[in-house]
Amino acid sequence: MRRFLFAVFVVFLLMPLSVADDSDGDGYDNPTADYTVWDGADAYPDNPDIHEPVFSTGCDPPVATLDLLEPVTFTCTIGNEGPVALHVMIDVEDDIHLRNQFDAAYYDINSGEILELQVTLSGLSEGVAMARLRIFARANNSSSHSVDLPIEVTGEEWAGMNSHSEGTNPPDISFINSLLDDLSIWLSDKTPWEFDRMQAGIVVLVGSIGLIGTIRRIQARSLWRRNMDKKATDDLQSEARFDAIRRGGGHQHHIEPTIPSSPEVIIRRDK
Ligand SMILES: [Ca+2]
Ligand SMILES: [Ca+2]
Repeated sequence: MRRFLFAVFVVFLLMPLSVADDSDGDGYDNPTADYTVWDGADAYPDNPDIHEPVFSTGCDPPVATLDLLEPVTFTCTIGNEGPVALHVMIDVEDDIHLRNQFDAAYYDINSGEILELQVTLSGLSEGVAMARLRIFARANNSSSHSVDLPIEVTGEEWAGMNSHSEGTNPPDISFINSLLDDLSIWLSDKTPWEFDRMQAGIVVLVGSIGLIGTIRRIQARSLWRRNMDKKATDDLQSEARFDAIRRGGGHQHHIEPTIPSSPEVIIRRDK
């Protein structure tokens, strides 16, 4: 009795694994945790007429016209119309006239759920192009569903290219404008003339040039003075050297007869 119960228990445990269920008898097994629609299971386990997953899709805008390098972003929705949760891979097939900025990725879409994606493409060369949003619901199989994205690329340079360039915002110079405004008010107060921001700017510019000129003149003058000082010092030093030589000669002349500096001299004097 105990052995019989154990056998029943084992059969009960193995049943979902060992017995592949095909509820509707269409030749496609029901999906399980180990064998999903991605692996090849029936996406409609209770409908003998259908086994492939079905999606409802749409992209906005439906068509686009782009200049060269102009981007367009499609908002695409992908709905799972079937009764079973799906695991899908979605990519965008581009065209020689287009640059694709959509990265392929895997998504899980529950039954009745609608996935929303942003697909950005830009014009690369003139021509009529066709990009395709592709949904792969089966491993090792061609796409289950695709959405056409017709795009015409003109030969024109996109006018927004400069204004939309990424990450190169011009430096903020509004503080210079406010400084110039303050200066123009100050100048208008302190002088008999009326100054606006541009005139204040010109005053600053002319003033800067004058200041630079003055600094250069001061630098040149101090350099000249330094050189003159150096020359004077050099002259004094060489004068002193000459003096020393002249004095030195006199001393030797005076000292020599009284204080003998070498044995030779002593010998000579002894003779
Ligand atoms: Ca089936
Ligand atoms: Ca079926």
